[in-house]
Amino acid sequence: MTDARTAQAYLALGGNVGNSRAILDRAVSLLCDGIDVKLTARSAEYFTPPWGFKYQPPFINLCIAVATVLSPRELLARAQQVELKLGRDRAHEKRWGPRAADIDIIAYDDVALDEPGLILPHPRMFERAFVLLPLAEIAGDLVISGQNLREALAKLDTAGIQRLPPLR
Ligand code: A4P
Ligand code: MG
Repeated sequence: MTDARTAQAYLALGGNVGNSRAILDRAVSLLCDGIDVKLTARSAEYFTPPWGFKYQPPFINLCIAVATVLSPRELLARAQQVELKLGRDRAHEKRWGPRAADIDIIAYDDVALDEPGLILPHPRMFERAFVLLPLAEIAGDLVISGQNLREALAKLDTAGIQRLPPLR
């Protein structure tokens, strides 16, 4: 049961440096403390070919749904703290290049924002099968920016993406 102050948010996680499945599992635990941020759904993990900058190792990606009392800014700050804790080094990485843990807020209720450092819904989500495939698994009927996720996914190339069985 959610109260009036609780928002529903969707986050996409990815990584391709180190033991990505273990790192992303840790990221979910650190993000979702069960108090300010409660995990309500978690997709499987997906093995995905690199998007954007192609000359890098494949990624592991997943999406989660959370119920949160944090504001969008507070949720972003928490996500960035978790990225840092898990070894992300923004000073030495290139755009769309390799990283241990990348956490994007895909949507936060119906909030539409375009501010320095925070754009909601995430501006590139509809170009990315590595986001829409796991997201559709947990929220296929969701409509974001007027687009149904399943329909948006049907327009994307999902070649090379593999859904992974659970580790345990
Ligand atoms: N920012 C603005 N809006 C948001 C939001 N909704 N959620 C700002 C999170 N951050 C948001 O982020 C740059 C800035 O975006 C942050 O400082 C934050 O304030 P970044 O994580 O450094 O990302 P980036 O590389 O500049 O760009 P972008 O488009 O966010 O890319 P990604 O997703 O971070 O790119 N291929 C596969 N298969 N799987 C992947 O996960 N990831 C990337 C990394 C490239 N290729 C990939 C994958
Ligand atoms: Mg990011």
